[in-house]
Amino acid sequence: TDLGSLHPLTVVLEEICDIFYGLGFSRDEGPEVELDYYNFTALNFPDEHPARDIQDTFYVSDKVCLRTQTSPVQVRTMERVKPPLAYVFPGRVYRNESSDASHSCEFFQVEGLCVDHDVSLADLREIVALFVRAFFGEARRTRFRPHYFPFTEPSVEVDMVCVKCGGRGCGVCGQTGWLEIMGAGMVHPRVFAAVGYPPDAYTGYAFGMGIDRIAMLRYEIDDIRLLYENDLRFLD
Ligand code: 2NL
Repeated sequence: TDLGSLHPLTVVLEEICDIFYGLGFSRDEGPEVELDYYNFTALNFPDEHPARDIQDTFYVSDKVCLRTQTSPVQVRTMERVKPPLAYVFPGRVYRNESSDASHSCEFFQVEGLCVDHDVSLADLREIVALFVRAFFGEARRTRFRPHYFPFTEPSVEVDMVCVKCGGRGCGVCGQTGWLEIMGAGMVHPRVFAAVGYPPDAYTGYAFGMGIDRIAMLRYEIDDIRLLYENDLRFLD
């Protein structure tokens, strides 16, 4: 028949959000055209950070850009809502880069945020492990590697055991046995300061994942551009 259905990215995005609703998270969304204050400054990016360059970010004007991550929505939510809070933030983001099989100038993210008194890295570890087991299967193990983001300290990247080879090493995981699936960390105190939370009162964790690569793993798609070209043979 010619009946329509949900796009693979929509299916994956809603499934991820559903898992977090089950863990007590709410959902919030915000503008795709964003002030550079919310996209960079409030997130502790220094003025001269390379991500702010027009090489990397689409600018609409001096102070307005297409958001490069959904984190600016989290800043807006924190300006409005006092802790305790737990939210997921799904949406489309933009980066000024040339596209190939694994890069697109538009893609989708789901970010998450939990803030309260005494939220810890152990809480982040548990929520990440729960999410990955719920989405990819109960046996799916995860690990944290140290990393750097301006908006979290400490920061980590999260790997899970390769869905293709189970850790033995294959073409999908570049022979490492691991697939990187998200970035995360403890919210930097400067981000709390930017949204007006009292210093030292709260801690929180945040995480962000790209939905496209997860959808590509799930549906065995080898070229990200297929998700955006809307070729009816693919959509079918
Ligand atoms: C990645 C990494 C991440 C966040 C996003 C966040 C937001 C606020 C404060 C602190 Cl308002 N952090 N978001 C934190 C760590 C990682 O995304 O690789 N995403 C695809």
